[in-house]
Amino acid sequence: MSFKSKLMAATAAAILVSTSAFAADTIMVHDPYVRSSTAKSTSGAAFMVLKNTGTVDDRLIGARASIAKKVELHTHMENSDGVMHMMEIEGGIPIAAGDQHMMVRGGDHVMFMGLSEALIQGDVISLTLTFEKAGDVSVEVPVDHARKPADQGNKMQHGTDG
Ligand SMILES: [Cu+2]
Repeated sequence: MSFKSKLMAATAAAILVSTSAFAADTIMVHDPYVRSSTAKSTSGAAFMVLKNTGTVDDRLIGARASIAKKVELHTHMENSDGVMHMMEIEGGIPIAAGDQHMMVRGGDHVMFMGLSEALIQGDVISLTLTFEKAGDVSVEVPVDHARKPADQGNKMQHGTDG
């Protein structure tokens, strides 16, 4: 990344923080990206690191985006046959004060169901995360189908539609 684009990214981040008032003061979203499993996929998933930099425990309780009919918080669970499948997370995702939560492929993710438009490589989508204490936090999420999970020990790929 060039110095100029770094500067632009920093400026964009500063604007994001200043316009979302108190919300972004405690919750930091790092390295978000979204991908669909195939070009014709009607669903997609977003991954990121959520950091609670505040002094109060918080909880991610929901998400919404204009590009999808439905946005859910999902995780992967192994069923009794040893097959991984996705399911909605009941009761949200707790993030203790000073702690962080990784949303990674094969683990927890933000699920977009019923996409109204294709997720095109290089596009940026707007996602709103709702926290119990911090309220709404807006995140600009780049579409990146090429991104590899940082954790190479995780061989799980995100499933197809659903
Ligand atoms: Cu999912």
